[in-house]
Amino acid sequence: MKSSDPRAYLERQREAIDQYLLQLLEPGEEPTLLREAMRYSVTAGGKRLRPLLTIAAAETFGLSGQRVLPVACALELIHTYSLIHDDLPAMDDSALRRGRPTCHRVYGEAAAILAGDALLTLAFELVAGYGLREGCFERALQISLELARASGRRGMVGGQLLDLESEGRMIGLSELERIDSCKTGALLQVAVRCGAIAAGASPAVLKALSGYGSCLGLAFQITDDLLDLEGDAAEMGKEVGADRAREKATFPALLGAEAARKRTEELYHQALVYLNELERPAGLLQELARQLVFRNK
Ligand code: GRG
Repeated sequence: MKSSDPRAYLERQREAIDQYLLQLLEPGEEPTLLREAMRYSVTAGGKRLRPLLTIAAAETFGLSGQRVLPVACALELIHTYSLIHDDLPAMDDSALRRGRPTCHRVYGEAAAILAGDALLTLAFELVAGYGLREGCFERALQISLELARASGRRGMVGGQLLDLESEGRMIGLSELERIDSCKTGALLQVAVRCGAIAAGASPAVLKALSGYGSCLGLAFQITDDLLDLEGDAAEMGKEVGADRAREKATFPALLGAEAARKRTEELYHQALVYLNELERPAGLLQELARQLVFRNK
């Protein structure tokens, strides 16, 4: 049941997400190495921001967090796959993620690639299973469509390629915003939309939530850039300073750290303005906006 304390409620939902994911990755007929590589990354201590956004949006429109868990966890699986692939030698070549060796450093490159692939397909299996079980075929189809679009060629995957191509090249603010809105913004935005779609929200609500999600996506990325510049490696559990080393255009690099920080605050407030359009209590989405933007890891 939803409590009047959004933080406590979100904490309980975080535990429910962890539980659901653990059960999902219990031993079955898949190869052991594959399961272990998937489980290693899924249970590595992520903040679960995307599934929480799905749950918060669903709850705001009357659908319980418990019911929407499979859809919420699909978001986390896609996110985890993207991190595993992002860490590979052909991409960021990272040794550490969330304070632990990256998936390919532990299980080898081939198993890490395949674990990412299997997480991506499992996400769509979850959404289809949800639609069949709940008898909400149209909503589940809409969720699949939006998830595929946000994570695919014109969303996260496309954004990742643009990001790789931009390394060592001077790009302007508008190009940087475009890359980041695809690479990280699209999945955050669709996480919110999926929860609202599952709850049967109207097109006007989805439009307002898209505005909220897009502000959060950009603010999240700027915060990520600031953390890479000024954050504490121990707290974040990964190397910092990677952007500068790779000569990547980032918001602090283009605007200066102070102006970048100010921009995150403006985006946070703009996200809250979008929530006012919902004309209903949105404490969970407000709290998540705060957690996403003002985080230290
Ligand atoms: C490889 C297909 C493919 C896509 C990669 C998401 C992404 C695209 C790359 C990740 C690189 C990166 C560090 C981007 C910055 C934003 C981001 C996604 C940070 C990690 O998200 P958090 O903070 O992670 O939600 P946790 O660990 O809490 O789950």
